[in-house]
Amino acid sequence: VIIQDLPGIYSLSPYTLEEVVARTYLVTEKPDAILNIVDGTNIERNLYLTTQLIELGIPVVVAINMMDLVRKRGDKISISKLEKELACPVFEISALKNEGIKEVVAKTVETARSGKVIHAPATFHESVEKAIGAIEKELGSLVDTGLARWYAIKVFERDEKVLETVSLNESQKTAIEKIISDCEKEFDDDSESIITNERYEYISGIISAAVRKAVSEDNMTMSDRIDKIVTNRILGLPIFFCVMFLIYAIAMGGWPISIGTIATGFANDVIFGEWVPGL
Ligand SMILES: Nc1nc2c(ncn2[C@@H]2O[C@H](COP(=O)(O)OP(=O)(O)OP(=O)(O)O)[C@@H](O)[C@H]2O)c(=O)[nH]1
Ligand SMILES: [Mg+2]
Repeated sequence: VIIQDLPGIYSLSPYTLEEVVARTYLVTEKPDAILNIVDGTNIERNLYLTTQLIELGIPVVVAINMMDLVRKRGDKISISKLEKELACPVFEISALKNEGIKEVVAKTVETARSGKVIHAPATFHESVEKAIGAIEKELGSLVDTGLARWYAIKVFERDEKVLETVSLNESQKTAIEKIISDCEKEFDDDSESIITNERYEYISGIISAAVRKAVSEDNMTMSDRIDKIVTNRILGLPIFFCVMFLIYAIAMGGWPISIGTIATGFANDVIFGEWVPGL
């Protein structure tokens, strides 16, 4: 078994050297399996990369690391729900405490040896999936079958570095450009942002299904605390009516706190009665 450690990255975009090195390795060497080590204390940000790795069509095993810290914080991560949502094996580990390592390594080796090809699930909005499917068709045998979805998404994003490696003829280029610009018109956004947004939407669905963050009172800002009280399910409406009454009582006459009558009286008698006419 050959193990290759890749740089720590958050995405497979072409913008940093680490990302380019990692993704070039993955698409040219096509490893038998990817072990994606995720920081469990920052799971939302890390799943962005996970979704891209799954698109490569290479079997992915996910290890949620830092579980010691996750437990300490009281956050709850449902492994079975993550497995269901991501359609790949997920393990809890703590590299620091040497927990769960054996299991995840065994599963990764088994996965690598099985030689399976994964068909990445469709996870985006229907129109985006249609565009990606159409680009996959245009790319045809120009790209490796397993990597077809990844290439199609990158071409949709107009990723220059990927486009350099695919030898499209002029008519294919025109056809693909039309597919992209039609979708951009529909979403009123550029293609790269469309994919980013779709990805975040997909991830937030996964997070809300599988992760329960413990709300720590220490981390709450003053405005969070006020929100917690005034938007309380039971106290919310009574508080709202009290505040409305206070505003009414201050503005109108007849209550000890009223300044309404006094202020109008002052304006009429003093400002406009004595000062202004005298000017
Ligand atoms: N509490 C805790 N800390 C951990 C755990 N795993 C790793 N760390 C700490 O996280 C830090 C980074 O660990 P590395 O192994 O360098 O992480 P890496 O992903 O290889 O980092 P890059 O390759 O630079 O992206 C170290 O200080 C580790 O001690 C864990 O399970 N629990
Ligand atoms: Mg490292």
